Amino acid sequence: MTAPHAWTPAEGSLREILQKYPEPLNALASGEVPAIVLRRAFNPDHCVGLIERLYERGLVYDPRPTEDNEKSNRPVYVGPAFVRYSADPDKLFTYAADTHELFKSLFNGYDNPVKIFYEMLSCLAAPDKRVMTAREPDGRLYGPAVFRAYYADRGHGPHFDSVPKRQKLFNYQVSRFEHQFAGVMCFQNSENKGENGEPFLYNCPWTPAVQEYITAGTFNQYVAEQGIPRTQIQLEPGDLYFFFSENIHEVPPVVGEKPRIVLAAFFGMSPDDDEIFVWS
Ligand SMILES: O=C(O)CCC(=O)C(=O)O
Ligand SMILES: [Fe+2]
Repeated sequence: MTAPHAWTPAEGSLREILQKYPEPLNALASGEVPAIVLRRAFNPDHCVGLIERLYERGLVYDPRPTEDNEKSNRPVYVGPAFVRYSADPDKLFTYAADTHELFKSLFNGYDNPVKIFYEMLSCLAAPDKRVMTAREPDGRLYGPAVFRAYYADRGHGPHFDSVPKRQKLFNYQVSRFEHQFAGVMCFQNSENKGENGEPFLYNCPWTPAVQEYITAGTFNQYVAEQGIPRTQIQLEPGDLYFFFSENIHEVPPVVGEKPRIVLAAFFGMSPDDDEIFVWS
């Protein structure tokens, strides 16, 4: 067993981060750095106001009383989750169009967190690349980003996200990228932080061999035995982090009454592609 070496997220101003990692997305993809954390990228007071609005409009709610949700540990979503709708492109792109419409006015009176997400990503991307919502050649747009509310017991076990490597959906444009990443902006933390409700990132890209441990439920043992470095990303409302979603990561289930609420999106990048596609 080898002792894990430090694997520490990059934090600081954009300028400091770019000084240390001139190509931040490549540094994420290579495992050089686990995450880029931008503190207070969004105004925390606006997080509070927007969460109130999400509840007032019934977009976010406590899902626990309904039977259907009891069986799942999924968060409540505002916006499409590609993997949930990918079997039904009409549904996916209709929901995406509705979400674009919703987001046109949802943030009125506040800063637009989706716009800030894209702007921050543009600052981290190579100057010759354009960051945009993913689209099909016929113009259909994917979801721009998604709110996720994690009530008690909701989280994500160890997994990775890659449309080409996991879903293998090559009929979708978002499968064309060499590397897939995710960005998450914290809007609200659950009350019992620590091991719960905050993401762990592992310096461990997905492979079929790693999948065997995940499937067997022995991934954590494997990590300990191999001395694989991991890091937990602790966020406050308004903080935004980006990571390589092809590394195994997890969000231990939330404990307590207060849900964790985030705004998230995936994005794809290839060295030889001048577009970076963002989708939810
Ligand atoms: O909520 C998070 O911090 C990470 C969730 C996740 O698994 C993802 O966005 O890919
Ligand atoms: Fe994920």
